Amino acid sequence: MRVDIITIFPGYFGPLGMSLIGKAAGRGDIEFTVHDLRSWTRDVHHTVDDTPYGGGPGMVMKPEPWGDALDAILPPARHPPDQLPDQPPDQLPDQPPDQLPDQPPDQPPDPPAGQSVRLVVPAPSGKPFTQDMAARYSRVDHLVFACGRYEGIDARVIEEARARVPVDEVSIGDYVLAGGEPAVLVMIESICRLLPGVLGNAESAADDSFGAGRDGAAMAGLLEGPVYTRPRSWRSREVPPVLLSGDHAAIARWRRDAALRRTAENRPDLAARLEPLDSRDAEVLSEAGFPVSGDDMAH
Ligand code: 6GU
Repeated sequence: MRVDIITIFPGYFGPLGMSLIGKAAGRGDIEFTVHDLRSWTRDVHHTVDDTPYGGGPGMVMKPEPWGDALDAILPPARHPPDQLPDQPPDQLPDQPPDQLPDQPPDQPPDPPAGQSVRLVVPAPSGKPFTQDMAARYSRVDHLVFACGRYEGIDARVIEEARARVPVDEVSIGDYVLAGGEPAVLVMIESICRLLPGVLGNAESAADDSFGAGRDGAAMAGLLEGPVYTRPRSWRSREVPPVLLSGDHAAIARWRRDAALRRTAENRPDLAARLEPLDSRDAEVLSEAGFPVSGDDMAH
């Protein structure tokens, strides 16, 4: 996978050299390029922002440096407005190469046929970023992240980019950050750990909360419960005996109960969408003060 990041704070992305993602980059499985937006400014002050038309607080990022940056980094405009993998791409007939318009000499080369590219613009006003989105992004060949600061980027930049490549405005949660950089680090971490070979077997993504679940489909839709390791007794606190019992069915049931309790407590919105529930699930949820109707039960 190729990842380009455009930012006025390139130093923010130092952490990409660390941990499992840093190792994957070292192996060449992920190719990160961090670009300083100011290198596309043309004035002595390297200005990237200006006051908003119509008035109001804050500053807006100027369109010209962004336009030039995206011209340099995005493939030329001959991509269908496709969707993320998984969804049926909008088909456009292939143009024979001799009918393609001539590319200006400073354009990047065409990507190999069939290579998918996506522009991601972090913004608190964007669509919520989810595990499902992370999984779909992990199947894209080339991701470009455009980090805005101040009150955002002049809207014409995104409008023009949409005519060339699929563009997503994405938010990582219901709070406001000063800039998109930390959000992009978060998204990259969640996307890249899903790439083949990035996680070892020992830390498989199938175990995640929001993933398939430790026990595969059996834990779908539940948050992960508590985990324990040696020693058995620590500061007079014992590991739950069932986990030492060797009784795999009892352990699976105990884990499901714990996951149900945690989901009811921390994420009632997820607990309300659980299905199907067996009678033990219903018992655990109602003990956790969560109402369960007969309609939610498996038959
Ligand atoms: Cl993606 N950007 C900013 N600036 N704030 C955010 C966000 C993104 N997601 C949540 N808050």
